[in-house]
Amino acid sequence: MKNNKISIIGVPSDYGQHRRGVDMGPSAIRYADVVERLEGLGYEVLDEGDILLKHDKVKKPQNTQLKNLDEVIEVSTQLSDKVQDVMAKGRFPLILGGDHSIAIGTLTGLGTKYKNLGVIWYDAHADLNTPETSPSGNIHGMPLAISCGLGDERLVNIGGYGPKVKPENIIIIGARSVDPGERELIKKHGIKVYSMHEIDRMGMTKVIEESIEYFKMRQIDGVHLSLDLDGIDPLYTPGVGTPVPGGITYRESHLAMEMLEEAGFITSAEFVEVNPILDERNKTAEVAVALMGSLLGEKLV
Ligand code: 6HN
Ligand code: MN
Ligand code: MN
Ligand code: MN
Repeated sequence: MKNNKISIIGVPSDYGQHRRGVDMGPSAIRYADVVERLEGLGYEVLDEGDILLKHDKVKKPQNTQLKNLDEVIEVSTQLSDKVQDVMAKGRFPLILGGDHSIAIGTLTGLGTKYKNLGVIWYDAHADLNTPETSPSGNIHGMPLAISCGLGDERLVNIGGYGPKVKPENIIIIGARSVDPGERELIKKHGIKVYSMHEIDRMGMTKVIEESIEYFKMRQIDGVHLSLDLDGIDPLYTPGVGTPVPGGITYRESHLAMEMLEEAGFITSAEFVEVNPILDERNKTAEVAVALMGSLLGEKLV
């Protein structure tokens, strides 16, 4: 990576889903020595601390198709501002989740700078639900749709503009649990997906080579990696709220990160859905930090 200054932004939000504990993700990742790991690679690392969430978890009437809507809007707005601050300082934003709804805020911030942003969505899920198609009403299943301008307009227009990304600039890697409505959106909007089927058949090497070529062809001006730890097989990352068996292996994931690093075009990254309460001895946070190492240039020898 060309930028040698990294800013870490913690987003202790669990509002996008119903399991408690994912709000402790940023702490678990810090406990797994993220700062030390990246400093060891020669980066100047600034831990910007956590986004402060003002809302208490008070029980109030819920919009069942958009759970915790107000809270998600507040977190997203704050995170977008923070991402913009970090970019204005010329630093690489590294965001620690929190559930995947935080990507709404990340992409809102990034979209103010990058007008043709490429997005790699490393995930067991497509996160392309709308309130109408969502089986759960959990907003962490919607951030990619929202960022493409699809869904509730209060979310679509966060930051005063939308859409934030073009559907044809998105590559989903690792999908194996896709809802019927999401499948339709993938077809309708030409979103590129390397599901587990393609990863099995082609191998991760070819998947990433093609992805790099695709982004070059699309003349993207930045690439954001949004890595949901449930993209990886739960054997390696058990500490996630919505595990799906049959996922990407530990080594395939490192290979993917190493190849993205070699391509030299990643301009921001987020690691989400680490839930230490569901984890085994902080294994999932440790995998997250190890993958950050590979993404940012760590070599085995
Ligand atoms: N995630 N597709 C399911 C839903 O409720 O919309 C699961 C979403 C999981 C989202 O892991 O970020
Ligand atoms: Mn909480
Ligand atoms: Mn996700
Ligand atoms: Mn997921």
